[in-house]
Amino acid sequence: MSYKDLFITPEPLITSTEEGIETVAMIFGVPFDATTTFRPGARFGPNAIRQAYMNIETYSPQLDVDLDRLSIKDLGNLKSTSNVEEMIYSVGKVVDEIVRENVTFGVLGGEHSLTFGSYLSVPKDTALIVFDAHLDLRDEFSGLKMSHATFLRRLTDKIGTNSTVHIGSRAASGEEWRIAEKIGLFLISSQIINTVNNAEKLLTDFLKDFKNVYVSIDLDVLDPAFAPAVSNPEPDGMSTRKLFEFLYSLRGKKIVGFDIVELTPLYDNGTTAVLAAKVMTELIGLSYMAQSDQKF
Ligand SMILES: [Mn+2]
Repeated sequence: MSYKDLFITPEPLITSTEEGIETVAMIFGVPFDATTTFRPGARFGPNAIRQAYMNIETYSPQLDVDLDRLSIKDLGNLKSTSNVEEMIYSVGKVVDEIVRENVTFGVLGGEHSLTFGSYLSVPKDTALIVFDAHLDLRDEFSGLKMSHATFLRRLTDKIGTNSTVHIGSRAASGEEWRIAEKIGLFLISSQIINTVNNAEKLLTDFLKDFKNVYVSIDLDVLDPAFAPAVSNPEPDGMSTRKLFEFLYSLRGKKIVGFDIVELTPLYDNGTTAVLAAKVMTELIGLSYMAQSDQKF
């Protein structure tokens, strides 16, 4: 190792100190927010999450996994474009390549529309778990058929609803709620979470026939008190603790991939980025645990 490698960090990439061990996850950023409808800046999300990640503990006491001892490969950021179709196409191609290598991928957003590209590139038997305050089921928004407010409508148009569960829903138009019911989208809404004792059980029940999962986390699923720096903040959301309880309930599932979207660092005092980084840490930890279970 040279002093260049030793003393210089190629920021903003996440660096992995362990060499010669199997890669547990590949990460890439999507600095894209061209269809944003309210507060811009999600394009700055990926590097903010990386910077936060470099400054939090890598050991998870809940999972007893230390990411510092694993190899995470950060591929960098997707090349800049303001064309949503082009972004989705590129995300899909990159995810497809990583999936072929049988490595877990993590996409750092960027806005939620990227999930359309990434989810369509995972194996067909993979459940989609969407954490989001919004249903994103509009047919169009501000003249766009494909945007961060319509992506789930486009996705369910294409693949139906059998594999999808939506968690934390609390903000949508009357029409979107009706569409959700009509197409049979399984919702663990904010209202349900607030009234049942153990909403995680609803998730594990839904997932009982799925071995593979894809986790999409729109940070606005959290109450703005916990995650203020998002594009469309929505009051009365879940606590950080609740989100982690949902995530820990995925123990044993193969996490094919995940995304963390809608962070707008311009509105952050740093805490939302740290939360996003912690979510990434735990998802990679869970993914590693499922991978090592398979080997031994
Ligand atoms: Mn949202």
